[in-house]
Amino acid sequence: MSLLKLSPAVAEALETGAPVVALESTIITHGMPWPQNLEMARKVEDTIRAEGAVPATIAVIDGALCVGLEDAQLEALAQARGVAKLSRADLAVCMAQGGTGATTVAATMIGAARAGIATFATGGIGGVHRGAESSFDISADLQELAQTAVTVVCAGAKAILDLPKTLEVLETLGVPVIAYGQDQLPAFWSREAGLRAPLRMDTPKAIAEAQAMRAALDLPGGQLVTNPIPEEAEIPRDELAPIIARATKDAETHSIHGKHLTPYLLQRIFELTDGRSLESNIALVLNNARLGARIAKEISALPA
Ligand code: PSU
Ligand code: MN
Repeated sequence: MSLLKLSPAVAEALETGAPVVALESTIITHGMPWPQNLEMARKVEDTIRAEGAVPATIAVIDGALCVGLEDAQLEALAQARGVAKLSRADLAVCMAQGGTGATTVAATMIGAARAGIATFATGGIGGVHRGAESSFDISADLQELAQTAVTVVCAGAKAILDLPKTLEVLETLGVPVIAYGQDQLPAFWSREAGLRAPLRMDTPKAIAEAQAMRAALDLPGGQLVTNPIPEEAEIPRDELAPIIARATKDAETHSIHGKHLTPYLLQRIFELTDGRSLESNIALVLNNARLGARIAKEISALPA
């Protein structure tokens, strides 16, 4: 039984050693509203192609772990309602039952690694939620970074999380957290989190070489590259802080927990910013797609 269903474009790229960038699908189904989600998904793919790499959006469709979606599949996912959100824990169950679902960062990393794709671009990863000391809500994305050898490009952990705790957990798990082109850790909608990043790198080549060195050392796990949102699209931290506080309080009031929490907070912040958070989100994802493509090109140019 073949577990993976590669699109023709992705299959060809992998055969010839051309650069490929994996993309997640939860950001489409749970992270953004229709129809901006579809526009974003298409633009991200186009951005990667324009850089000379091949996009591979990953999702489970009718039980198959699809790596690379056709436009009609992207559109169907973007429009569908009530799609399952699949993380490491859900992936095999959904596939065994012939189901359909969108992959989170964790599940997308699994699909990418199985297909032989070393680079993955997204918006923000999951992390340690505020109040995790009592809720224990820590995203499976962090564990996945510790065990699956994929370089994930994001714009920082989402500012809805507890960023200092997220950094601590990543350090414990041995995940390199790299800020791209600055010393400060970026915080998704804002360029700075008010925290110094553990590592800094200034070129896609340095990031590719570090990933190759991990592999040479037989160290499991990937790297987290945090790429600051373009200046013109950022929402300053001070402006966002009260909005995040309000959204977090609303989630408590409505007893939103578990995998519903991240989508709820993103939607609430979208409402409270009159859509501005979504514009920023799209801008940062495109920016990450560009960097992801450049890293993928450097990885494919490394001596075998
Ligand atoms: N980045 C975004 N929007 C999102 C997500 C990331 O800009 O919706 C998704 C990713 O799929 C990530 C997930 O893996 O949120 C984290 O969910 P949780 O906190 O439940 O692990
Ligand atoms: Mn969670």
